Amino acid sequence: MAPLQRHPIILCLLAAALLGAAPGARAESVVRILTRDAKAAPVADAVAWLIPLDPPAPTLTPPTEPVVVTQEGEEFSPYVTPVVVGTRVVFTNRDKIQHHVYSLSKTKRFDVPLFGAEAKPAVLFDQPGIVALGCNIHDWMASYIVVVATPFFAKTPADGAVTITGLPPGNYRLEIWHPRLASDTRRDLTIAAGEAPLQTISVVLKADRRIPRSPDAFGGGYK
Ligand SMILES: [Cu+2]
Repeated sequence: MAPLQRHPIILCLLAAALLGAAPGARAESVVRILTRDAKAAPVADAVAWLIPLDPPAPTLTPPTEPVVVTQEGEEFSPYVTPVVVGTRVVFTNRDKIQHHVYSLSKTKRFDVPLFGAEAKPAVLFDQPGIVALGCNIHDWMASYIVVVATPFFAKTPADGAVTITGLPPGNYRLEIWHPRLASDTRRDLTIAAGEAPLQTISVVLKADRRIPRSPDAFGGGYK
């Protein structure tokens, strides 16, 4: 076999691949998104996603292992879970009492009857949309699976800010969802290579009408 050094073109390609700059690779963009409510306070637990508007449609790669939503302290955790279409979610009960999980949503209607510590089969989320979850034993338990048909999504932490990376430059629709959202937050963006201008999204939120958590969850109960 001929030594590599006799083939400068092969060496050049190898070097480019090692540097992550293969010939023909498209530059990628970064978008930072900041969510603010009507009082300019950061909005946590909002999901932001970018749908590419130009062909080709992005490849969706659900995780090979199921995403875990736990039931602990008589609450679901996380409260909001964004996933890509095709993701399986497994519900894990860490309490000493039994829980149930159900959804009546159009996106995914399902029911996991009462269960304890035993493992239950994962639930497949195979179409985009919002899936509200509940437990029919504990009315205050609420959680949401946000199923998106794009690899470009993130959930806001307490500071309301997320960064979405790896975007091919092009045209996108930015959407934001929150359990209490009362405003249309969709906007179209054209994103160039590199870091796009900060997208500040003002959202109108309905009042938080969640039923107070279980007395046990506060560590002692009502007196
Ligand atoms: Cu429960």
